Amino acid sequence: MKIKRVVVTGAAGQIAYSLLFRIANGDLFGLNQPVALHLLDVALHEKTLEGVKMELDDCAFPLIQEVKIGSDPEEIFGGADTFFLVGAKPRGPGMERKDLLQDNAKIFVEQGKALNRVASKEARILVVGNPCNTNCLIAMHHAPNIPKSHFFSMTRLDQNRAQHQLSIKANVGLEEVSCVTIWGNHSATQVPDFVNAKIQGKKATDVILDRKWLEGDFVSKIQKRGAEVINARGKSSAASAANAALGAMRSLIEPTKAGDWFSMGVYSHKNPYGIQDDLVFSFACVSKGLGDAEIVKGLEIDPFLKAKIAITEKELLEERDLVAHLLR
Ligand code: NAX
Repeated sequence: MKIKRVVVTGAAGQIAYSLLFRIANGDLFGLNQPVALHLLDVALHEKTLEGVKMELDDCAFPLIQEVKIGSDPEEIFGGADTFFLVGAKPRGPGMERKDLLQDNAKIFVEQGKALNRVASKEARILVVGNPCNTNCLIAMHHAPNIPKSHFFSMTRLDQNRAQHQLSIKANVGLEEVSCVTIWGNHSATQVPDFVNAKIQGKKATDVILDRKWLEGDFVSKIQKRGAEVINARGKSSAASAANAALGAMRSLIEPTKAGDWFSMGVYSHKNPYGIQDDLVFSFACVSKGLGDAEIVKGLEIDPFLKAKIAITEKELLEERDLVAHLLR
């Protein structure tokens, strides 16, 4: 069987420390698919990366055929078909969101160009590193050889968080909550959608009658869950982010269950909801399992959702303005 070559950037970081071992264990492509891991981090973290490779070797995972490490994107990206772009700088003390955006934007210019030069047109690229929607927009802009529809930004962790909170509130099993959408940006303006979510196949709003909770605590809990985890753990979400990254990629390579959908940041061109073109915006999507994500049409946008979606769209437009010089 042909080896799948998977790139993980930020491979010396904490999300990768969970993600890599799960990919190696078969959690992405299953237990019969041999995998090669291509790991990228900055030269400064070369030693840590060597340590990660040693541990992967020491697990003696039967599926792993090769572990390549390095700090040159072109060298690491060559020959790969699946990309998890996780690496980005964290926000430092006193750093403004817009400084972070500028710093991380440069990473995605470089990696977009490297993808353009050495990656296959068939590559699928999931951007996790924040601000992931705008980083994804930058990377796709610099990789014109790869269709924009092959680039995705991750809102799966937010979707999973929302699914969990709805299941607790409704006192049902997680598998009974479906059709959970996160609209917009992976940030505090994201819009967790309870209007179109389903519980036991019924409208969530017919099962959870506490509209005040849905509009208030539910939405703000999901929007602020990342900060809540940092407060508790002293570090940002890692294992849950890795789990979400796997779930997101699997949603693209496995057909979506009938009647369900998943959330994904995709290129907004000609979307059915009137969101401005040329953004990476999270929508409800379905896949045929061929690496595709098609936006689900016809969802109800009530006045509450409409107002919230306008806020997250505005934030993404502002982010795009801040990096406009990199998108020319
Ligand atoms: P860490 O700081 O533990 O690791 C990041 C790694 O990226 C570091 O090893 C760093 O050296 C590396 N890196 C920096 N610049 C690089 C470059 N140019 N090329 C390759 N590697 C580079 O962060 P971690 O907790 O792993 O988080 C990684 C990213 O995921 C952050 O941007 C974080 O904000 C983002 N997240 C995104 C989430 C999402 O839902 N989309 C949720 C979790 C997480 O917050």
